[in-house]
Amino acid sequence: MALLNILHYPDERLHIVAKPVTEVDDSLLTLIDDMLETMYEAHGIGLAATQVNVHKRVVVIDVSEDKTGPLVMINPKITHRDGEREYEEGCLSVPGIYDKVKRADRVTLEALGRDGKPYTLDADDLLAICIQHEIDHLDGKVFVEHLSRLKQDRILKKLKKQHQKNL
Ligand code: GNR
Ligand code: NI
Repeated sequence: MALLNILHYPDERLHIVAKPVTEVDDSLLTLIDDMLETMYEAHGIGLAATQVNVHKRVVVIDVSEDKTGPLVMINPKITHRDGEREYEEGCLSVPGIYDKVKRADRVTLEALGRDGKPYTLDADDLLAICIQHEIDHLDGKVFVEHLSRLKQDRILKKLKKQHQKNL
């Protein structure tokens, strides 16, 4: 097991569109396990491969209270969306920034599990939000890009200032 480095917005590699997985082999299983370890260590509820600079369609999620419910989604696809809601989102790739994003309230997902077998999942609440947030990452989109231009400019300024301080 190994911790992976998480890319930080506005790193342009967060905009690369991830490619479908064609084979669930040992190297992919290692990636999945390393992503889970990295997500738990960073206290995130989800992590997309894009965020660790691997441009394959792989997502891990755990929205459980006690962190004992890891979900693995290979080639995830939303086949149905219902309703609309706003939720205050954050992102491990945009530390310290939180804002409301409007998304579907419920989604149906099709994906392959860690065993390479297809499954379907009906999700609501935080899980539905997180699934949409993670699939956005695979499509090269960061949650702040759902916000107004004005808010994005403010966020970029804040991150630059923060970056300067850390030098
Ligand atoms: O840890 C995370 N929390 C979170 C909160 C609200 C909406 C989405 C998320 S996902 C985020 C982890 C992350 O950045 N995944 O890409
Ligand atoms: Ni994120």
